[in-house]
Amino acid sequence: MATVRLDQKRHALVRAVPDSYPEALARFFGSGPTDIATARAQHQAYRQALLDNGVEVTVLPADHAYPDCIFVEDQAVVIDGHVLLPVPGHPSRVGEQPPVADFLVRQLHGGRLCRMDGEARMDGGDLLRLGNLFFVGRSTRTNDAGIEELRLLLDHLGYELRVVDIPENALHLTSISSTPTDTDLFIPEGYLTPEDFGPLPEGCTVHVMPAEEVYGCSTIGLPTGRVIVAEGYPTVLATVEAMGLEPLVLDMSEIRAGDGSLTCCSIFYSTPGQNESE
Ligand code: CIR
Repeated sequence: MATVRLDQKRHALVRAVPDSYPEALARFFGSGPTDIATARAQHQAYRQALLDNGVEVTVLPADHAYPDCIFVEDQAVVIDGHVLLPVPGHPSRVGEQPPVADFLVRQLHGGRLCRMDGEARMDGGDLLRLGNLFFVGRSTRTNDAGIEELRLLLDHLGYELRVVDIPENALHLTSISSTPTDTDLFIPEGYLTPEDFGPLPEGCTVHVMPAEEVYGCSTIGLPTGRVIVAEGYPTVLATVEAMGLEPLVLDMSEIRAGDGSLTCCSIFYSTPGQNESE
């Protein structure tokens, strides 16, 4: 059975769906959300799935001035108790950050706080972790200056960072790939190739999914060993089962309509003493 990452996922910060959610940016998976009640019900089911599987969830109130504010993953990066606050890659999303930042700063407990500035741009959704190896998407939201600032933090922590170019028909690295465990990488055919990630550590497996299941490639491995997958992606589902893991299927249709994948709705973090796998 594959190893599931147990660290880093003790807590999740999520943010409620704003009244303005139908105005969310949507250029890739969806043409914009239309049913806010369904979006809220799906978000509630998502939160419950985390809670039911060993994750403590904090819900920040929505800011109705920011239609995309539920996609907290983009606003901050937390690595082993250190926080990096990027300059979000889309100008309309910059104002979402302060409450997310304030909350995370209160969880720091001695970790570093790094803030990007100047020309650097990055969305947290471009960062993917496979065990001790990190990948960053170079995308319409994340530029080279942002990547170099991220590299400074990872160098300090002793981690390797590799850059993956995101194709024009995709938003972020985590929109189209995920690591449901510390040794498994899901990617969609026609968008990314195993070679894009370079040689992986021994024991790691790249699972290439059909192009039409690109949205399903975003999954979340939970502390209980279950894996959240979006409804409607049979190859992804069968792959999780074949890995010996139990899938937890969520309907994400109205989150997808706003170009949000499973991981975008959370920032996962641990507090001191909780970083080690158990
Ligand atoms: C946006 O375009 O910024 C939002 N509508 C979707 C953000 C999705 N976030 C993510 O993939 N990490």
